[in-house]
Amino acid sequence: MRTKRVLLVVVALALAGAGMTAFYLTANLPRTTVGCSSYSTDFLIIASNQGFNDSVGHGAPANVWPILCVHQGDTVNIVIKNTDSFSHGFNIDNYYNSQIVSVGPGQTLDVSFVADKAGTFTVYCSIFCEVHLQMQGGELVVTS
Ligand SMILES: [Cu+2]
Repeated sequence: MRTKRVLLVVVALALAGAGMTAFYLTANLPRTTVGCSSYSTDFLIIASNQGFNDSVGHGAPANVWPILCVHQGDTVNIVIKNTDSFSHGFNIDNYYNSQIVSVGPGQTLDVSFVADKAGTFTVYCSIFCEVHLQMQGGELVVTS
């Protein structure tokens, strides 16, 4: 009985460790970005089993996708719509990373902020899901 319980704990820790390692590796992979060709202040991101706005079809995780291009000082409005049957997370480095936020199946999340800091910021899913690796390499590009 005790052996079984210890074994379960060991397996759980091993799985958690593998998950964290995979997350760390993908979060630091070099990615190919196509940069900004157009700018907007309002974005719709569909979270599905094909990633964020079909990041799977756009070659994630090797390619950056989606790419949200704004100008510094813009008020940015992002609607994340989860059309999947699983929950997904949504974070943006510097702008929307104060907590783990998940969007349940069929739910919509509204994110608004002023893009006061210029630079390139990673857009990623913050919880483990079935297409997690393809949801780690979006970009918010804030051009001054
Ligand atoms: Cu995920």
